[in-house]
Amino acid sequence: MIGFLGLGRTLDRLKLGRLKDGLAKTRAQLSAVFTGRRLDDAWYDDVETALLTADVGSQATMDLMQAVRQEIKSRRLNNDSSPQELQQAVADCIERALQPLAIVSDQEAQPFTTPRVVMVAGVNGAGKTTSIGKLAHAWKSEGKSILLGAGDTFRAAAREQLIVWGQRNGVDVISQAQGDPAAVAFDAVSAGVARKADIVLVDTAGRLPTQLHLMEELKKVKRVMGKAVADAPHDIWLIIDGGTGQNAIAQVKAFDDALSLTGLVVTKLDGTAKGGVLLAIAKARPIPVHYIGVGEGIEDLQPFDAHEFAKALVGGI
Ligand SMILES: Nc1nc2c(ncn2[C@@H]2O[C@H](COP(=O)(O)OP(=O)(O)O)[C@@H](O)[C@H]2O)c(=O)[nH]1
Ligand SMILES: [Mg+2]
Repeated sequence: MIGFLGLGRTLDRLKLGRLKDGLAKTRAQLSAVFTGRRLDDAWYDDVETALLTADVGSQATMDLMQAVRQEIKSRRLNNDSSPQELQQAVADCIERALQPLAIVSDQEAQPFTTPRVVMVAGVNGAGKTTSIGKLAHAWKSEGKSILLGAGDTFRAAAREQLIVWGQRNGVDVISQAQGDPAAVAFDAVSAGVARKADIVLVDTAGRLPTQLHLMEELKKVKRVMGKAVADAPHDIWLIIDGGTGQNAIAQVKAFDDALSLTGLVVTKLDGTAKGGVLLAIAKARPIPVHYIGVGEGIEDLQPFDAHEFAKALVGGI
């Protein structure tokens, strides 16, 4: 019994700057809507357009617009209201809509028996291996012993990349030159037991989710881990590239249907991502976002915070 996975969830104000920078374009578009405007239909249309352009998606935008209308009414805002008051009303609606992603599940909040096995899935290039490197760093800094499993056996480069992250963190990586993914995963979890690791992070392959083949493979990987440790994997996290746009929804649904996800990590929010896709996910399949990626470096990982995220998207306080 050694504490819970959420321990690394302290907000780093410096790194929040990277999120703010990353979402600056979206924020500029949204906040432009608030200055010197009358609260008429054209104003609501512009808010709606700004949300749609920010990747929020039509369903979530419809819900949000309804919430914004209600909020404006209940705050009795009118043509004399300041741009800041309007901006704050919209920011609060967005924060509320993001809340389902900020929920920490009971399972995650409980002290856990070791080894805790975290399976990491996602399409190629989403940021799985990089996120594993960052997570290993965060958890190791808290004094946990970590073991990594190189389950992306389809590409030699993927294995090598994980080994490099292992060296960077001073943690061992279980890999096989020609192993099948399930065999590597089984080995990694078994090694976790033998070495008394606190957390085993298992990387997986990520070809497109539309290929049934990949999902069947991942299901097998999941099943086999349970043979090494009962209940493993305890966590199944999907890594999503925040710049993917609406396709992220299809990814979340496909992986969740196949694996029953327990959490998400949304990466690359420091770059060209518009950020609104989190609202679309909150509407379509509200799976908790445990962390966000804000860069390629080892410390560029932040816990998800609905308030800070809404602020980065819209501005306001
Ligand atoms: N800017 C930025 N780049 C990232 C982030 N996370 C991952 N990357 C980059 O995205 C690329 C793909 O990442 P990788 O971990 O190899 O993806 P994988 O195929 O899912 O394992 C690499 O070049 C990473 O450095 C992030 O949060 N921000
Ligand atoms: Mg990889």
